[in-house]
Amino acid sequence: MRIGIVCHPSIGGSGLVATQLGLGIAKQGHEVHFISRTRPFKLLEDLDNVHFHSVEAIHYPLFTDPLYTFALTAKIVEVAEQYQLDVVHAHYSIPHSLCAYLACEISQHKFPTITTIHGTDVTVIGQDKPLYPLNQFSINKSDKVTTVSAFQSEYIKQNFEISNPIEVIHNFIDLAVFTPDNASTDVRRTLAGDDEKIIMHVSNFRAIKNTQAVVHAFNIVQQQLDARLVLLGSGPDVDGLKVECRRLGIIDKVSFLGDVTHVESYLANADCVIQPSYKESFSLVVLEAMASAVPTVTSNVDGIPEVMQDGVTGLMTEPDNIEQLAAHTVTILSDDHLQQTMGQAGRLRAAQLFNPEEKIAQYLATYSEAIDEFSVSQSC
Ligand code: GMT
Repeated sequence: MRIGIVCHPSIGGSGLVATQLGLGIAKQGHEVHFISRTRPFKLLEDLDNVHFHSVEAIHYPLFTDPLYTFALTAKIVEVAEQYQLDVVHAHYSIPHSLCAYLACEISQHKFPTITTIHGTDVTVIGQDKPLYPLNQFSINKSDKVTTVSAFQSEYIKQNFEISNPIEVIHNFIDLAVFTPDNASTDVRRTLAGDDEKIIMHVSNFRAIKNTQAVVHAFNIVQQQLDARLVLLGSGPDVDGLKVECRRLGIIDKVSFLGDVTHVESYLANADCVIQPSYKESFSLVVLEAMASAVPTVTSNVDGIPEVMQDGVTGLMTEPDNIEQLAAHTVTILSDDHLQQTMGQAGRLRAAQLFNPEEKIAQYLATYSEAIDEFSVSQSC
């Protein structure tokens, strides 16, 4: 198959899943065309059958913005016609789903479109009043719709009028990349002293990630055991967190590492990962921690219970229950046997339920079905 993949290039779960999927498909011999503003941040391998097409912004004095959706639609048309794409897969519905639909309408070469809904494209910005009808329209125009958790599928059905079936294809993890073998004494020593536990949090530091709870829970934990908090990622809430850490007098125990390309080399050195999000369709970070054999303390919202198993791979509570988030973290960190058992259970669960071969096969089957059905109907 010749497959177009449209995704956001910046650090984040949807672009990461799109990239891992595209590379996995290419390794099976299919031709993959990534279409994005810049090269997706994890598209690090060069394979002969993987192509990247950058969307050039449209600059013209009349326009005050670069007309990204126009530019993207034009690029999908160009790539579809030039490479005779069999299917275009839009990751994150806004604006990709609508651009893929318009491209098919405009292109001389017709193709079916697949939309994968990742989370905030329907739960946050997708709920924005002016965008809502566009989002609903474009999802309905997709030949196939998939999403990353059963929670998310239910959410879409309850909040949008979607006539298509919504297929659940959970995200997946490469256990060779996210492995406890990445643990390194050298890296660990750059993060903490030998007697200190490492608590880690990874996110884009937005309101829904509830990072104030991370810091407040850590404040309680560090009064009971020697620990450091290591924060990976960047976003609008970082500056406020630094202020809060200073106010609490814990700034010297908190490291703000910013964005890192190889999160796997940090995660394996954590003793516990804490993710108390208010919203989370899936939580790739929780899966990455599990694969790295690191126990997680999480909120009990949305798709998270489909990923981690409370009491087995980690411990859960309500996002705003700071005392409980801290108590769970202390429970894990003060019992080496429990920490190890939960870590191993997480890796086993990741291997059993979130296996790349199976999920990639599911996507390929969805593409084949879309192509077959499309060739019968021959309409966008
Ligand atoms: O979490 C974010 O804000 C980023 C967002 C994205 O599009 O990159 O993540 C969403 O997609 C990920 C991959 O499918 C999921 O693991 C995240 O749970 C989901 N985020 C939310 O639903 C908030």
